[in-house]
This record gives sequence, C-alpha cells and structure tokens, in this order.
Amino acid sequence: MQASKTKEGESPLTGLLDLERYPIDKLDSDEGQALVRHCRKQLEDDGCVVLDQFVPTEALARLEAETERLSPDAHYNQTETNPYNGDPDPSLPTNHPKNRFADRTNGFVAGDRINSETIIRQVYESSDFQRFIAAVVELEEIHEYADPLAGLVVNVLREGCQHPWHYDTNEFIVTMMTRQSEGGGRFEYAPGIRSPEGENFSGVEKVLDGDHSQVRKIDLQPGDLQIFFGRYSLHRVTPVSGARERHTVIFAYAKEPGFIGRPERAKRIFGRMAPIHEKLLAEGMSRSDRLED
Ligand SMILES: O=C(O)CCC(=O)C(=O)O
Ligand SMILES: [Fe+2]
Repeated sequence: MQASKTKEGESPLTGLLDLERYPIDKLDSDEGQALVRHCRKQLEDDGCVVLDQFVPTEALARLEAETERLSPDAHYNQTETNPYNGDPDPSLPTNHPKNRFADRTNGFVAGDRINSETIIRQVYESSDFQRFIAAVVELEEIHEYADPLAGLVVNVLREGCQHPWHYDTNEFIVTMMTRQSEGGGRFEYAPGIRSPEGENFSGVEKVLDGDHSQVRKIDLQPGDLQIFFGRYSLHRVTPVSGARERHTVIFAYAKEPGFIGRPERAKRIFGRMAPIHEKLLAEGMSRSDRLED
C-alpha cells in the first residue's frame, strides 16, 4: 500500500482513501464536480462538511496505528481561554462571553515526527488532496506550510482534555479523526452564531450557559474527514473521559507558499522550535540589536 509503488495512471492515494466514493483524483469528472458542489453547499449552509469513511475500512487499522504510535510524543500545554482567544474586559459583567474563561489542555505532535511513509503525510502532501480542498474552500490554490512543525499535526486529547467553546482565527480547518475516546471528545458547534455584521454576545452567552437549542453535535468516527469554517461558528470538543485518547490529524494549509508560524507559538504548542524558528528569532534579535545601536 505504499504510495511509490502504485501502477502508472493510478493515484498514489489508491487504497488509502475511498476514491470510488470521493473521486478527488478526478475533480474534473461529473462525479468530481458533484462532490465539490456537495461540499460547498454544506459549507455554505452550516459551515461544516464531514466526508464519512474518507479512509476506507481496509486502511483504518493502519491509520489508527499511526497516531497511536505518535501520540506519546505529544507535548501538552495548558491555557485558560475565552471564546475569542483574547483578554478579559473588566468593564463588562463577569458573565459576558469575553469574561468566560475555560481550561484548554491539549497535546500536539509536531509534523517533523510524522514521516513520509504515513498515510497522513501522504494525504497532506498529495496534490490531488490539495486541489480538492482548494476547490471546496473556493481558493485558487493552497500551500503546505514551510513550517516543519505546524503544517501537519496530531492533536491528542487524553482524559480531561478539551477544546472549550471558541472561534478559530483560521479561515478553515481540515481535520481527520483517527481515534475516538470512550466518553466525551464530541464536536459541537453553533453554525453562524456570529457574522461579520455582529458578535451576538447574548446568543453566545446562552450557549455558554448550556442552552444548546442552536447547537449541532457531530458523531465523528475514525477515518472521517471534516472541513470546517470556525470563524463564525462557535464550537468545542467536550472533555474526554476514559482511558482511550481522542486523536485527530490537523492538515494546515496557507493561501501563500512559505508560511512559517511564530517561534513563540511553536514553543508554546510543541514545547520547542525548529531550526527555522531559531533562525528567525536570531535574525529578529540581531535586527533589533542593530536598531538599538
Ligand atoms: O478536534 C476537533 O474536532 C476540533 C478542534 C478545534 O476546534 C481546533 O483545533 O480549533
Ligand atoms: Fe477550533
């Protein structure tokens, strides 16, 4: 099932993804176009599309084993965050969403630990996959990160970990579940609860207070691919319970080539920097040294 050993004309993703059901290698065909239309419609309607069993049953055991093997390498970081990933506002009441902070403890395995034999890296680097995602999110093209840590990442939630209610700063996020936890670890979201026209703080406060009338719950399964617009849809992953960890793969792409995350962020998320971050930091420092002269 190695990508380099496929027959001529056959996609390197054959056997790793269900290309019959999801013909991302034939985007220009009628079936390919129909798939893109379906995904765009879902995203337009509620900011989320799930392609279930994107990785077919035959490849699932291998997929699960990949993140299981990598998970001990996760670096855990703990923060308290509000839905806006921002500062509190003391001029507002304590129950205002800006003043509602919750624990976010999460583990991340950095991309430089994920070798090129893995299904997940072959998917991340696949030009068919990138073209498909670009078409769905209606971008001309998307690019892998030049950041060796943050482009392809495994998110590990062990018991007690969660993503509390929040918005994303990225336009879109592409994830694949490879293992679900016994309890909790459920993805929930309030589609389009805010918009460029308004924050709807009262609606957000209701959700934080436990009113889930506007909240959808998705029962993600290993092998499912999710594309999500998290900028306007408040969302969370409920606290994991039980011994089995929840694993998801994050496929991060940028609009422009050459994207590298900030060194401080690498340090916080992965507990370390890559040589390129050290270099950037050193260059930044020497520049400011020069400015001080
Ligand atoms: O793992 C998930 O299902 C979503 C995680 C999430 O919301 C995030 O990383 O911002
Ligand atoms: Fe998120």
